[in-house]
Amino acid sequence: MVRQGDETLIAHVRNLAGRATRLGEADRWGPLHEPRSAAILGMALGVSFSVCFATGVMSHLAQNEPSWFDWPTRPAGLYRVTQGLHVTTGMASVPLLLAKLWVVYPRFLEWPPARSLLHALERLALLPLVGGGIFLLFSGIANVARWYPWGFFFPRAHFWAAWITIGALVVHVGAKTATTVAAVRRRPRADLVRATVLDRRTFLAGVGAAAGAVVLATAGGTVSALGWVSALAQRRPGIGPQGLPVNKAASQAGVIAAAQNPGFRLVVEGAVARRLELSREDLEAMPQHGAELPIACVEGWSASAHWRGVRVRDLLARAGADANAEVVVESLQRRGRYRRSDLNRRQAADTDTILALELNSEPLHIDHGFPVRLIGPNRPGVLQTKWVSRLVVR
Ligand SMILES: Nc1nc2c(c(=O)[nH]1)N[C@H]1C(S)=C(S)[C@@H](COP(=O)(O)O)O[C@H]1N2
Ligand SMILES: [Mo]
Repeated sequence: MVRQGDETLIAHVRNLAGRATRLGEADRWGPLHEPRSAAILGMALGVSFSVCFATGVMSHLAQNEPSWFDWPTRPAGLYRVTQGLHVTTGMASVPLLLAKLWVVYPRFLEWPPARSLLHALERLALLPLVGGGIFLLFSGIANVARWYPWGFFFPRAHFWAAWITIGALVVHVGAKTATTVAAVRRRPRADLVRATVLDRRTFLAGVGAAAGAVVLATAGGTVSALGWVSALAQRRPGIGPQGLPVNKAASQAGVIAAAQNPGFRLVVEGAVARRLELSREDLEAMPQHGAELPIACVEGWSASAHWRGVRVRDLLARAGADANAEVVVESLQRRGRYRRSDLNRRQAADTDTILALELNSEPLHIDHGFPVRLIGPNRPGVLQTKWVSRLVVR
């Protein structure tokens, strides 16, 4: 004999069973592992990775100019923007990638692993995509934190991994566009219980909030107004000697004695009519030029400052060098990769490429490159050589 309460219960169980067979993927893995979450996170990652990749290629071009390309000097603050975007989008990709991996991980465990040859190839492309993505984010963050737990040269490894990853991303986007569009277009199914939709929305909102928090915590390295919430910013505009952060201090570069030596001379030689040897007083006696220019570090922080000193083009003219010359700039610093930099023709001739003697209306602080340092428009920070001792004209 079936009583009234039992009938309701049986109907309820039947209803649930029917719903389970209809729900398919969403039900098999739970609401947070279904295609809609994967699609939304995938699109967000597609945007952040693409911006990160494009700005990263620009950074590489600025630092490693091919022979056929002269990195432009204008707009003067371009590199400040692109490198800020590079680091910020990279940081925002961390929560997005972690969430995406968590949403799709049940698929990695599916058996059989491939349904066809094409499907096998698409899945194989996930290895360089996931591996490359994790490597890029990890090595980028470690570099910003100046932590080098590896033997390779960071920029080269980061650069080549980026090409491999972006190649795999193109394959992945090609294979997934149809699924993504379908998953986003499909209206939330009536048979999905309301709580399920809310679960997913809460989850995605949480991931979005995490990405937003990371952006705010990083952007203060560039935007001074965000400094107070920017716990992840390694350097902040306005903080440091003469109101400017320092990357490598004079003591770390081992240049204190050489920089303070009264016998210091800046040498201009190479393809010149007259070799020059100038003391700081000689440089101060030359026509001075001022410019407002940022230091924009590859690590993502940047800060604008007022610089004053001698134009490189005036020095070239005084030495009788060709106005279209390229110039190698060398530092008093003996060792280290950033003890020299190159000025291409445009940079050497630019009216704002300066050998600075003053920073924010004071004689240059030794940590900012006293007695004289290079500063030019739209140059990566690593190329703004401090403690300059020699210009070699080519
Ligand atoms: N000689 C020398 N110049 C250098 C460096 C260096 O290590 N050695 N670091 C560069 C880097 S990475 C940056 S971001 C800027 C920072 O300049 P600042 O310390 O005056 O802010 O200096 C650049 N000039
Ligand atoms: Mo830097």
